[in-house]
Amino acid sequence: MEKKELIEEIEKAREKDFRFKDSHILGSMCTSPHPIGKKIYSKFIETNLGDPELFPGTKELERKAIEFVAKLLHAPSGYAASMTSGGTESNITAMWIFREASNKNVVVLPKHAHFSFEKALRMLKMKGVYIKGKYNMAAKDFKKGVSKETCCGVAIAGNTTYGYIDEIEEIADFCYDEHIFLHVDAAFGGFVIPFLKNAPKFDFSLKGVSSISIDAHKMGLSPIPAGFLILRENWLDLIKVRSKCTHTRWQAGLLGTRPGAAAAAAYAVMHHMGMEGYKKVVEKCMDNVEYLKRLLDENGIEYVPPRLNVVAIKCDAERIAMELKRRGWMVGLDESENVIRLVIMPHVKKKFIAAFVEDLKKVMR
Ligand code: 0PR
Repeated sequence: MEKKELIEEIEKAREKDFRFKDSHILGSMCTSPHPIGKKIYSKFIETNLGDPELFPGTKELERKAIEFVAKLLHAPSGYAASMTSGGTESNITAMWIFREASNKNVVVLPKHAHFSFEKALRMLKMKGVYIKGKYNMAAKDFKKGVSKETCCGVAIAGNTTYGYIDEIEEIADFCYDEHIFLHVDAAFGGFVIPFLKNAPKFDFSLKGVSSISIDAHKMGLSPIPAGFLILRENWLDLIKVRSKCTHTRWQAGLLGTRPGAAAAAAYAVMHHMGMEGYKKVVEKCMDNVEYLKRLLDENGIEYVPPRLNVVAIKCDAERIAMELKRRGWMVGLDESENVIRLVIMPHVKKKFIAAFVEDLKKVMR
């Protein structure tokens, strides 16, 4: 195919996509990456962290990106970490590590846990004890789920449907006393909670927290795929394999070839933003959440009081989501909870929130 024709075809396909910048994407946990991330990504397109000895410079940037995240989460000095493709890979890897470490196969987790845990349990042939809870998991319910068979607990810092945080402080104390691993899924909340006023504790400052998933490609504003799994100790050795024909000889993680571009770009975005930059972004998003709440209140539309920049609206969810889609709005849908979910990401501006609520009123009538 001629190059010109090919590019035309590709551009036409791209035109079919929704764009973050026009704010019609209201249910995604991703957003348009920071411009510095886009720029750096393209410069590192050929780098492969599956064979880091070929790309020592890129590896160094990955290490620095990890250091930023470790600092954000108050990781202790002996921590180990791996950059991943996102929350799914981080969660699966954590379950794999703790199964190896404990020789047990039962995971105690909230019913609101992300579906990546279902993937982990199925592929690792582990069993889940799902703990009920209205919007999050209470410590007392978690404790009841633990037994001699428990390999690890899972708590969520910003769950997928409601953005709620489990009672992690008390759960972590319990896990510490009982010598149970505790994995915290902060894939979404990791770049939000530390920047809130009166933020609850969820990270390594709690001695019972063993590992944390956190994604820079969500509220960290980095290009996809940029996830991190941070471990309190060097448990990566438990899953390492000999990697023949790579110069490094060892790999500990699910992927082989993996994008150095994502690491370099995440490093650039995080160090350009800094903690202060992220704080401002979170403040702006939370201000927009307040604006949305006000409009919903004025119109008598029922929602779950948000903790983070995630707002779940109680309604005939499947029908409403479909009718909103017809009007060009893409929201998240959780049929089992009968809610539509809005994620007030940095691209979601006030004027779009106002236009959305006008349409929501119409379809909810
Ligand atoms: N943990 C939590 C708490 C999550 O919310 C998610 C994703 C994951 C883990 C998995 O992360 P990865 O998808 O990066 O592996 N939550 C979003 C969701 O399911 C993912 C998403 C993102 C969905 C963008 C839609 C979308 O447009 O809602």
